[in-house]
Amino acid sequence: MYGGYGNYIKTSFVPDKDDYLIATFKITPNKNSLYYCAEAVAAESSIGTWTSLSTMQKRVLKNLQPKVFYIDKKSRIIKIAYPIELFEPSNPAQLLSDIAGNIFGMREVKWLALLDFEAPLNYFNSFPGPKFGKLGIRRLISTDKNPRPHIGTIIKPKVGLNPVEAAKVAYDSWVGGLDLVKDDENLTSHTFSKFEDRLAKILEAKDKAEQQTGKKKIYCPNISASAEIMLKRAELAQDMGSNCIMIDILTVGFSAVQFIRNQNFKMFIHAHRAMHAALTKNKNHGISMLVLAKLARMAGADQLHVGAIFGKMEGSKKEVLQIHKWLNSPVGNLAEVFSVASGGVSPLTLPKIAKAFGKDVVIQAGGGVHGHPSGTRAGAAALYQALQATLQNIPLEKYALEHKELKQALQKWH
Ligand code: CAP
Ligand code: MG
Repeated sequence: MYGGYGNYIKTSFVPDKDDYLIATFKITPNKNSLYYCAEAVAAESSIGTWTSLSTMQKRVLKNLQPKVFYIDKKSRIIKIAYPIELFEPSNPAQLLSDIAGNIFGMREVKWLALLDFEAPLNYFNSFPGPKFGKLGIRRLISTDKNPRPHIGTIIKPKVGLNPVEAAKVAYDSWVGGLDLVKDDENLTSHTFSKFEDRLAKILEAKDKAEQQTGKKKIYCPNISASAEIMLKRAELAQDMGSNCIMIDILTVGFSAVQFIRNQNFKMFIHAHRAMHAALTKNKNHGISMLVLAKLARMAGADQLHVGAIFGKMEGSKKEVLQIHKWLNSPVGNLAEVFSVASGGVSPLTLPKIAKAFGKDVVIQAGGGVHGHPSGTRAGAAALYQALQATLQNIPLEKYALEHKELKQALQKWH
């Protein structure tokens, strides 16, 4: 517009990965050229603005000016190398305000998608990361010598049951064979289900189910709220012996997640991603689930919903497994995250999900358990049977000949 955006393009530049955060964007320009838009994005996400500045210093330009070092005209993908000094260590809010802030609203750019970012290990290590991670959760819960997928459910209906009713659903799910029971993402504390009452009743049911089955179980109480209320709820959950807390990480914000993580509770964080699709669904404008997953791991999520591939929510196999792979790859000191596959899952889809993810996945079904014709306990048994069949490489139809709950599930959802 008025020359504030010059000198950011340096396609000969090769960034040193120890000194630069590299962000990958997809740009759809308005009337302006892709090159102009690339410069505008680089400027507005770092030191520049719409016009040249009398206050600009040579030192600032030298030390903090990012470089657009990659531009692909066909795919409209660009890569910007940002000097790492632009980013405050261990501050997820500032990272997003930088590479996912004003730039989404610029008139010059019709659509903008933040696809990925890479950063120096020192920067990743400045974040707390998961306290337990996948291996910590396995140590906490599974006694199996050979690790397997965990199976879980979401209490349904989503909201509306009173604590006694919810505890019964949870108990039936655990004794039916499930490892994990969680609150739904929109259940926090309501006239019909006060958080503290639900927590007490369901933890009581968990104790009973553990005695009955001889197996450790998990309850994920949803503590999502303002930070001070989340702190109180987490402290109560820990005092009452919960081994997990659930947080809707996008609606509360990554800083709140990191605040709770930094309390070092003896409970792992189950991260629900409600609202992500407002950012991730449009592949031309928004923030990719890969970026959100990286932030979730950095902020301290131990388990993270990543998509079920074969469920009711969008998310291609390629994209979901790319996220799953990154969550399970070595990144500095950040522990690996337990992927959660959920959304429209039933015993019939379990084998495909397990095949796609391998053993490091929590497979969750809400309707696919509580919609079973013989009720929750049978629905949990059917999901458990589907897992056993899968682990033994037996087709579900064959396994169902000897397992009526699975047979009924196949009949209902074939
Ligand atoms: C699944 C679920 C989860 C979704 C979220 C729901 O219930 O409880 O919130 O899995 O999607 O409310 O839809 P069902 P994602 O099993 O009954 O579908 O995991 O993709 O974030
Ligand atoms: Mg839900």
